[in-house]
Amino acid sequence: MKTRITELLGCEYPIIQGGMAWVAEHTLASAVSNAGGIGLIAGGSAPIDYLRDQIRKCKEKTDKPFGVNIMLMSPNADDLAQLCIDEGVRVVTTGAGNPGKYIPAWKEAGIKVIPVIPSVALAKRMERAGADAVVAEGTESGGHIGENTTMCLVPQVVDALEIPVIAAGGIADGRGMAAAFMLGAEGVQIGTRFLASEECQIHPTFKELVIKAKDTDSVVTGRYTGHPCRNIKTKFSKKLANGEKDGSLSPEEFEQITLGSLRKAVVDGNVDEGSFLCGAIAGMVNEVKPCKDIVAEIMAGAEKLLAR
Ligand code: TUI
Repeated sequence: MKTRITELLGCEYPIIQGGMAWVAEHTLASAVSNAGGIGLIAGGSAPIDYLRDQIRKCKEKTDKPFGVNIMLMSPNADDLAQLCIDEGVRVVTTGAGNPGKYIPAWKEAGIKVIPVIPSVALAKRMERAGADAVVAEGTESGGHIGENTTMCLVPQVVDALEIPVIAAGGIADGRGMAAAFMLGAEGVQIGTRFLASEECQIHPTFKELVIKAKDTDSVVTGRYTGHPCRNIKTKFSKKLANGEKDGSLSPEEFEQITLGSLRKAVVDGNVDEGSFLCGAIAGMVNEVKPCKDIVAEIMAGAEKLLAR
């Protein structure tokens, strides 16, 4: 399947793996790239040495293009942005902010720049700033989210921009990919489906939570802090949601008890204190498979539907 996204990124399939903080490391990223998509390594809030090491290890595992996600709320964002240039990274996606100040230097270095955006206004700003494409991310996504849904956001972003649009949020199989293409997207970004991949290095408890999740098992917490995040329902995320609702947790207390909670989920599988960030489509993810099979199945399903 050829689209402006496969042309731009030099990959076989227009499937980009989500840049999930703490989750997306070189084993997962290289597996997705070797499967014909674009794997991403997440910078998250990591130190520069960690990301450099991950990029170099990824290059050892694949000669296919892969990318790096820069989480713009990271205190290290400036250093990580420069590191992408120094290490010859080919594709950068960004999240949780406006990457405008980095775009000229990235473009100068020949990097393909793809900001993740939750609104038409930000999408337009990114196009004007020189972005090569955008990921229009609906509120069905895991992690830090905007308000609008994939179904409503994607066609509006497609209408507003000339550059190609990648759809994200609630896509985990060929039906979701075909639907996104019907809305005008030329690629999809997929996170949650890859949580349940063999190559994904998260704690087994995290994978089990994804596999066991039902349609109603995701919850958004932290709206009142300005950083709403979608998680799998656990005792901890329900405690946060209730504390936010009944006022028993102040925003400051919320920030305090969620500090370090991504690591506790991903590395330790700690269900009492960890935030298991995950998309609303988790209910449909029922089996751990190799990335190669996941990508092949999504592509086969989408191509069959789109050929009708
Ligand atoms: O970034 C994400 N998803 C994420 S980042 C993350 S790590 C984190 N940890 C704690 C607090 C916040 C984040 C976990 N999941 N997705 C892309 C995304 N970007 N969603 C929403 C946005 C966004 C929000 C505001 C992009 C730009 C933006 O702009 C504000 C501005 O400066 O104009």
